[in-house]
Amino acid sequence: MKAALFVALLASTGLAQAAQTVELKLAGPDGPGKSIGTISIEQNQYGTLLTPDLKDLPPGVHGFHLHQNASCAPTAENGKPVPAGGAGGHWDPDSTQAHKGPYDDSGHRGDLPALYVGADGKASYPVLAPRLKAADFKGHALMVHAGGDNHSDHPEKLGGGGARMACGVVQ
Ligand SMILES: [Cu+2]
Ligand SMILES: [Zn+2]
Repeated sequence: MKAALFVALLASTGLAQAAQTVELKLAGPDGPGKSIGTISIEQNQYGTLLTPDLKDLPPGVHGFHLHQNASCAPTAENGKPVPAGGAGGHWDPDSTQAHKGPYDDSGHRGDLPALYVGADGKASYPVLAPRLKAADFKGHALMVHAGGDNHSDHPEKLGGGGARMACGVVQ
């Protein structure tokens, strides 16, 4: 009886929750392609830590966001396929319609710190999303972009990350 109560207490405080792992696949015109690894989502006292274990990406800094929809399916725009277009825009429950990065409450809640990919094409450096809880990620999609992210809509919209390169639905 005491053990059951203890487990219930742990569950209610969230301490018993293990990190959730999301698989990312390359975003292609015909739909998700090959798997490039995983990102783990783990809440701590500072926010939510996102730890990538990814490979086969171009070296450098890549824009990284939580997008609205639980989909990585392609869409069509002017008759051309948009890889992972089904994920929709950056998660924006407050309808700010502003891309301001992870440290500004007046923009998209789905704006995350950029991911760093090393010369070997691998990403392993963890980033912290200070405004998000682990549960916020459910029912949305994690997205890695081809370019970087300046946490602004200028000079380019949505940080200038451009094409959607890899995507994973958070179940
Ligand atoms: Cu994005
Ligand atoms: Zn944004």
